[in-house]
Amino acid sequence: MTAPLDLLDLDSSLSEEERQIRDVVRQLVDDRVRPHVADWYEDGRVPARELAREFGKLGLLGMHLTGYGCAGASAVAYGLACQELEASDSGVRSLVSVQGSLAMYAIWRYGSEEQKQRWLPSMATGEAIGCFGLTEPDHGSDPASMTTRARRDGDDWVLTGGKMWITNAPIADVAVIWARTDEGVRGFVVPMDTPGVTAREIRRKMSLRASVTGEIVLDDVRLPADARLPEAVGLKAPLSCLTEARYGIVWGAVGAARDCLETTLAYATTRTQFGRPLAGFQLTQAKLADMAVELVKGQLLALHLGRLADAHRLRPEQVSVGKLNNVREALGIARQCRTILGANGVSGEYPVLRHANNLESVLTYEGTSEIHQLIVGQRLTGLSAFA
Ligand code: TGC
Ligand code: FAD
Repeated sequence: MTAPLDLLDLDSSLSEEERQIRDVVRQLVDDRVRPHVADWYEDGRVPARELAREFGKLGLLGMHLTGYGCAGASAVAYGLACQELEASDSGVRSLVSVQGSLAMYAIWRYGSEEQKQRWLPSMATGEAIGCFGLTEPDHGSDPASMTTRARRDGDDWVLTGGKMWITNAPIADVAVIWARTDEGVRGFVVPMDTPGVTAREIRRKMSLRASVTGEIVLDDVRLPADARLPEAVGLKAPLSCLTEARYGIVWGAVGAARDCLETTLAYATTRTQFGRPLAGFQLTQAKLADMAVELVKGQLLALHLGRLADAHRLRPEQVSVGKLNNVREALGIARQCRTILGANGVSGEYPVLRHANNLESVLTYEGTSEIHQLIVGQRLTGLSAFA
């Protein structure tokens, strides 16, 4: 943390090891991502495979999981890594979240020993890329209504349906696909080269352009009996994976906000109007102060949730508190920073509007802010207001 923004000296709440992990990730991001990310974003192309291998070398993929080549790091260390990754770009953090917290976690938590041995080591190194197919064209916030079906045919399973807005789908080697069976929702490990599987890239995104997003079509995809995740029973299995990924977003969002604020502080102290730096105007300082307070509150919240996770006491609705607050506030910070940069605020030469545009996706995926309000509301009132 650069000194001026660490108003509460949160750095001192981190262990030496946590600070080291954070610094190593920050260095990697500075060397390998920051010099290129504005171009990736503008071009709508990202060298995701190359990045995955670099992240894999550093142990960032599935870093909070144990065994099978995973680093077994603490939840706080994983969160700090997410913060650094998203300080470069939300799409870069997404690559790591989807790989580690969604695809790998699903296999690690619910897979057979054979599935774990087959996929986790190569996913941890970034040699194999995974994706996680829950959302469908007609079922986003309400995955319980999914229509993708898996039916038995002898010993085999046959999958039919489609998944939409799936991060990494067009480049993935393997997908974790959630489908309805006669017994309820179940998960399947689907190699992307299985006959009947096609993935199409979704183009013209105005957000998360440094991330690959796609649609998956499943046309009578025949899978052997052992393709099913044996321990995944019901919707709570995919929802538990979401809790993992949402936790990473709680930290990631403050990384994006921090980058906006660091950029803006530097800009406001050097840009002069009316004969003085922008930072010298009271109205600018009020904006900077309010944003810095929200940033440090978001970091405190992330750290608190991380400590709860490391004590195995983190509950899903607590993650919703963090996702709701930190993404909403990060988006507010990004938009406010943009105003201080004036016309330069809309330029890709600065990261601020890129972060703001990315955060629009982050606000929507992994449960929209409305869904997280309803999760918190249900906890408060005991009443479900989803339907
Ligand atoms: P509901 O009846 O509430 O729950 C069904 C069962 O699941 C349990 N449960 C959870 N378990 C673990 N973690 C959670 N977060 C859980 N939420 C619920 C629940 O206790 C129950 O268990 P049991 O034993 O009683 O069966 O289910 P519902 O159908 O009413 O849905 C509730 C709702 C709306 C909160 C849920 O559907 C939801 O979260 N919707 C949002 C969907 C979503 O977030 N999709 C994300 C797709 S992945 C993605 O966006 C990746 S983005 C890329 C990136 O991360 O970078
Ligand atoms: P809808 O569910 O149609 O919601 C539209 C609006 O209605 C929202 O404002 C929502 O909050 C509101 N709404 C819905 N229900 C209610 C309610 N009960 N009460 C009040 N308001 C409500 N999904 C995956 O499975 N895997 C991925 O890897 C993945 N990656 C993604 C990457 C990107 C870039 C994006 C943008 C999305 C990705 N998603 C992924 C999909 C994402 O999870 C969904 O977009 C999200 O869950 C919302 O679903 P929806 O877009 O269908 O919106």
